[in-house]
Amino acid sequence: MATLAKTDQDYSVLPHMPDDVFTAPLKRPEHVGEDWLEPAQTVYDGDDDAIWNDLFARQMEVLPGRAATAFLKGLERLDLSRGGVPEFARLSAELEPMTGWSVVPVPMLIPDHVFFWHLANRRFPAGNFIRTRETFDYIQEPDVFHDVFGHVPMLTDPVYADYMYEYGKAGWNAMRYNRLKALGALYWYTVEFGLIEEADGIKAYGAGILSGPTEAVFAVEAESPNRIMLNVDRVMRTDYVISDLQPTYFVIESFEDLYRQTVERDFERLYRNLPPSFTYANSAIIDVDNLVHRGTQEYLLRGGRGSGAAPV
Ligand code: HBI
Ligand code: FE
Repeated sequence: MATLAKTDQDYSVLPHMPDDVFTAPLKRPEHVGEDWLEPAQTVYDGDDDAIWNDLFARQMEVLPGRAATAFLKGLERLDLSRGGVPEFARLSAELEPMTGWSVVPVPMLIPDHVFFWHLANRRFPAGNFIRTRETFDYIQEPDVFHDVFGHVPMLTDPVYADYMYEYGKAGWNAMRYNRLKALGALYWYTVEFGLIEEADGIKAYGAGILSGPTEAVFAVEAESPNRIMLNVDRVMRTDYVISDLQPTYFVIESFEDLYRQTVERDFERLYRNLPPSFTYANSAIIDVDNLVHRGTQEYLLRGGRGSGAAPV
């Protein structure tokens, strides 16, 4: 069976990046090393903890009935409602016996290859800062609330946890073929904006959905966006925007299905066959799609974010 990553890669040390592989240029702060890990987690004050608590309370108003069962169970198992920004050492001590994952602090967005390397070691890099009251509703940089509230509960699910690990290993291969954009689309439409079919309807498991109040409702219930059954091959050829609600969401049957589709796909062949820089538009419906809901795209047609259009 073809697997995502070459098995001969040693992930115990940060593998060397060939000079001809393109990665987004990021200036490394002086206080972090090659692994981009912060020496220690920020000590948050009472105001920070209050921001966390308010964000938490706002999400809990919308998530019951809309968030995946695995996510809500993860929140409980990690006792994330105890109040205040969680300590990563405590989270890691609880996560490790469940799925082998730990949570480590990073200052900002880190380079792709370093991010993938941490995932391939079952370490989840999480922001070492929290948004301010001024940026309460929307920030582009992933802060500790997005990273810990949005991502970490899902890492208590053993199959999902294995998917993230396989994804990290796959990053290396994608870089060799300069196909990070294609693999990034898979991350985007699963880990960040994924939906799952449950017995009582479609629920959200993507961290980008679960960490914001508007998208949690929009993704699951609005008429506007397309909802399409996930096909890994198709998703990896799909464009994505990071600055607005998604025109299309992809739905999985189960985490087993997501894991299986991903590890069974021969990514090397996919990378070789992808014409350079080809993508489907992110609002497109194509003939291979198994459609759950054909979106009206009303939100997008009215101009999206910035136009003041209501997310319908
Ligand atoms: N860095 N801190 C941080 N968080 C991310 O989610 C992240 C990153 N660097 C790269 C990256 N994600 C991408 O490689 C993935 O979104 C595909
Ligand atoms: Fe994220």
